[in-house]
Amino acid sequence: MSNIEERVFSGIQPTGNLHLGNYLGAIKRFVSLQDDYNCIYCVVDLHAITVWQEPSELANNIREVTAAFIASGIDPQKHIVFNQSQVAEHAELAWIFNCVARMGWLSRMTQFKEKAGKDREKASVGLFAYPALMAADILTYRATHVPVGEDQKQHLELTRDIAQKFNNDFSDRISSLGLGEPMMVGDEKVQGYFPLTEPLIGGPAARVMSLRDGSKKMSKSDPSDLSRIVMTDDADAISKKIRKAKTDADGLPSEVEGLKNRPEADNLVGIYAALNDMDKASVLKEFGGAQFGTFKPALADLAVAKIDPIASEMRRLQADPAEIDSLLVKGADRAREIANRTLADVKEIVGFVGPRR
Ligand code: AQP
Repeated sequence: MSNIEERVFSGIQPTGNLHLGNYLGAIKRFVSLQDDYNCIYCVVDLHAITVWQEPSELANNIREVTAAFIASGIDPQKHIVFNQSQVAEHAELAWIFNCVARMGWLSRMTQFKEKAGKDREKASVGLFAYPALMAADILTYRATHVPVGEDQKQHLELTRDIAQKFNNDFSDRISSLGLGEPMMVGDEKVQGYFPLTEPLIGGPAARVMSLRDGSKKMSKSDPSDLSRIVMTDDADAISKKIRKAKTDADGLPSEVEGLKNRPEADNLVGIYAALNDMDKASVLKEFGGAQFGTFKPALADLAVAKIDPIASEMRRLQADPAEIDSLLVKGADRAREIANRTLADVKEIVGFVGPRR
């Protein structure tokens, strides 16, 4: 009998500058999964502090991401929305996973290398251990599916590695306690407690690129404001950023293959497709042969039509911080109920002594 329910978990860091890549690569997909899964969406504030966050800004950023979830269409009554630091089980399970994950695994994470930069000695220990916390976020709820942008693929693979090692290391114990379910690991059947979570990555906006440089992903920390459209940009700012977006001199091709080696054109077509729920081929059917002078205003109009209503709803929600805080407390209470059960099982599996569920 399977006791692992299908469940979606994902998170966004409250690090400011929430941008179109976060929306198209993550939040918009969170919204679309609500009809098919039980979903848990988390503002991952423990992750945010792996690099310095100004405390007063952090609180506002937590509320901003929450407002973005709700304004985009996530239903916090039907699904669970909360901030990570209110559910201590994430940090507890992360510690256990720190003891399961190997130094070599974490040393290979490209995000750590990029974020730590040249001076790795000065990076926080938290930044290094970040992927083990991410595995804990997901596996505290034994989530089976995680919608993320392509940049998170490697971290998701690590989550599966951690789950697999835990299942293997403790297989006999999981079995004798009657927990988990049979799973194949390679050719071997083991009794596994944690699912091997599937990433949900894909679509035309799995990797939205910078508007100033088609070889770099759109990112919160890019020093150039023109590189990204942020969720709170007004119509003028959105139009200006798209008008100034870097492009080449050619018109748009009529086939997707024609976007090869044209990263900026590919990016703008991908953004149009994702905003309008179509694929790139359909965009090119409409705009193939057009110059950017025609395509950019159409893209700007579309982006404004899609983003502006979300931005005004975010502003309305953020005007009442107490209401957002109370929503997060309620969400955390619901999340904790699930998290508690997992941690009780995990502690028993590991051999700790304490109350059982
Ligand atoms: N450019 C992107 N295209 C598609 N998806 C993206 N995501 C981030 N950038 C893009 C997805 O957004 C979700 C939220 O991730 P996060 O809050 O952990 O932020 P991040 O990945 O740290 O965001 P940035 O902008 O990339 O921040 P910095 O500049 O700090 O590196 C994730 O699902 C992510 O895949």
